[in-house]
Amino acid sequence: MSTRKTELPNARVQPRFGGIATFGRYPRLEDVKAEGKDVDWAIVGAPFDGGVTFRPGARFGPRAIREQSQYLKHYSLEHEVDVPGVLSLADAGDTPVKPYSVKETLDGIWEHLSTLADPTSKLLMLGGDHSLVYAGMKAAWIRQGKPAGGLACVHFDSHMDTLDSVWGEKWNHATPFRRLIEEGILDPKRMVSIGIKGPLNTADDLDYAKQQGIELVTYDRWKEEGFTPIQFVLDKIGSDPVYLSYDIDCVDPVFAPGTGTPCVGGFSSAEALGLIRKLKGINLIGADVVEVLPDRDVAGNTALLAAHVAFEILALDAATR
Ligand SMILES: [Mn+2]
Repeated sequence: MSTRKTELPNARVQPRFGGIATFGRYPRLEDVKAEGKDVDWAIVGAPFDGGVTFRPGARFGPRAIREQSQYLKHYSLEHEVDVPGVLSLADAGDTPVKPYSVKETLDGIWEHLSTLADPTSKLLMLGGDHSLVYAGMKAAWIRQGKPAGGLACVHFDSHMDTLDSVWGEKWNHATPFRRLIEEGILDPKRMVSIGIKGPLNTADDLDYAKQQGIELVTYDRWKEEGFTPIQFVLDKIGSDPVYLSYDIDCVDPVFAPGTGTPCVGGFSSAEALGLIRKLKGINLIGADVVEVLPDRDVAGNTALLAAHVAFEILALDAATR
């Protein structure tokens, strides 16, 4: 009898290029629950891109990430942990969406996610565009018992996503963190935004984030100061619950071209993965990986990177067990 938390198909029996393409070849949530097992993390797709300000197509992100995740191995060399060996992982399929309505989609998703899997399960959402973080973080906050003061957040992105509205619309991928702050779900004083870079539409874009106390670690600041300003926020957070939101456009489009609002300059793939690994020790309670746009993804490399980002996020939890 195996003591592994997640049973994976033997790649020498069922090759990685065959079978149903669940994330990481992890079992389906229905099958795990049918066996009466608990789930530590459910991976769930959110195929929605109705909130984009530029190029659409991220609705196909979850499928592309699942496809590229077939080649994910399971032992983390850096953390020295077999991730699906110590975590019970399951693919929970996709959320419901209402493709013509951003707000109805987001409300449907947070309701769906707030009761998905076991009450103690944590959720990793694959987007879709970044408007989805509103639903993902709201569901995580509800699942945590709506902690007063809101959740702490580690945010990787080229953009701050704290505008008030775009074209008169409050619900889109440039505004989600503002909505979360307004609803008391996100505590901006325990939020760090990593990888921000210009050019911006106006200098005003910075004002709200700065006024709210979000720590902005631009790409250039990270180059100069390294992990120190990030650690400053992690020290403030301590052992409080943290939500991690990962917009793949923080990575240089040389490495991650398949995204809807590409921003030149930024992290290499290796820098991006290394930064996530340095977060080991945070009390991670939910996460998302968003903005993969397969139709602009030259060789599937953006989706492949997103699959590895997701794995490194899971590894953070595995490494602390
Ligand atoms: Mn974003």
